[in-house]
Amino acid sequence: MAEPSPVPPLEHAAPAEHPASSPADQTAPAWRQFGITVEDYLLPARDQIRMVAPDGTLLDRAEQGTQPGHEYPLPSDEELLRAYEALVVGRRVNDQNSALVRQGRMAVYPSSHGQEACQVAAALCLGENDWMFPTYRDSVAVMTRGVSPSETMTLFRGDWHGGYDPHRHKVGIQSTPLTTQLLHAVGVAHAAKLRGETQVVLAMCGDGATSEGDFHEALNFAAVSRLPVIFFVQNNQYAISVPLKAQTAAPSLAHKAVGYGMAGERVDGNDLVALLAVLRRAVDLCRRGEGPLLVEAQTYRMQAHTNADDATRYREDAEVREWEAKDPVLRARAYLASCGVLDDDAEARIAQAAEDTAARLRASMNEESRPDPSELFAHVYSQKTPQLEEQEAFLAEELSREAAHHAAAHSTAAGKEA
Ligand SMILES: Cc1ncc(C[n+]2csc(CCOP(=O)(O)OP(=O)(O)O)c2C)c(N)n1
Ligand SMILES: [Mg+2]
Repeated sequence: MAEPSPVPPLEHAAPAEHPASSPADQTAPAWRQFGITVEDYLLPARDQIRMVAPDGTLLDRAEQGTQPGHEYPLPSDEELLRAYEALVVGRRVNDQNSALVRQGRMAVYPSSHGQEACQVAAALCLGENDWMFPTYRDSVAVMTRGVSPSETMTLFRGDWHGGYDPHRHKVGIQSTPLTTQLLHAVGVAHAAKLRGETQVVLAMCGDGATSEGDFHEALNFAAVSRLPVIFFVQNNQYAISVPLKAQTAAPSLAHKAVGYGMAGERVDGNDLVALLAVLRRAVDLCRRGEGPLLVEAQTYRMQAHTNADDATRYREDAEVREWEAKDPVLRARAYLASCGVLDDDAEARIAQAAEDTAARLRASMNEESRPDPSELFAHVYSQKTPQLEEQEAFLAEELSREAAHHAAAHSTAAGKEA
């Protein structure tokens, strides 16, 4: 029998537009700035980055999880106070919406109760011309970016449109099909780069979404094309009833970045201070052309997936209680009060702002909306298909028959009264 021929060595041709060095050489500056050593080969720092402990005390630099020399600067007092206000308003809106759903004024609401620090930091790290691509759970981030609460909630009320103009606010429509928004984000970043613009794009997704094919395609394309995208993964430990351990065998979601040749970092997703610091640095690096990057925020979905879910069927109460002790709002409040940034007056003003926002939201959700049924057909295709035309005519006929029936009933009743 003939000897098997030796397997020829694989030949890797360098992509035409890149120098023939290894990907490691090309991205090394990003690792150094992002707290990742070359020795670790793009791996995230060994621990999650945390700057404030759950009880509100500021950690020593050596305890913050960074490699020596890669520490994150503390955000300014003004920035922290602004973020804290958005955090308190975000918590109030989350809880208001859950009540509105129970009252039948909203159809569905995926609450980010417990994840508000991630929401606020995602919006506040971006510049005016940057773009954000949120998921269905990121309403508080959308609001913090400047979309009015009632416009943000239009989608969840059950309207056919998203409620706000994505171009005006530079916020994509909140995406329900998992992970499709990452591809849109990468497309926008690609276009910006081709035009020579310096926009940064924040692409948001959950832990479950990292198992989708679109996640791979978005990260790979962004890394190969060196696009200014931050993939911001909120790991809230669950994808509906699927816990993280059944979702991935990776050591962390930030480790997924390595395979694409990009740097990743893990951050305590209930620590507002650390989130602002890490995301700000990520935005700066991307702006300087050292993206893409991945940031995994480790947090917890405190409530059910949506009002249609019963979380007690798949997780223990003790686990929820454990995370309650790490609450992002209480932690930020304790820290800011201890360092004198937040006093009683500021606290009272912020509590009032949150109540006012909730009251405006209640008022707008309690208004009866009267959508025109024919709008259902208006924006599906630029040219309607014959089937759509047929359905539209069918509905129009049905509605006019109904209107005639009501008018007749009304005039009979009026005749009897007279
Ligand atoms: C393409 C696609 N597949 C499945 C679903 C159904 N689905 C809705 S939410 C969800 C879980 C997502 O979990 P995760 O990404 O962790 O986000 P979270 O809800 O925890 O914020 C699934 C599977 C969907 N919306 N889209
Ligand atoms: Mg999740």
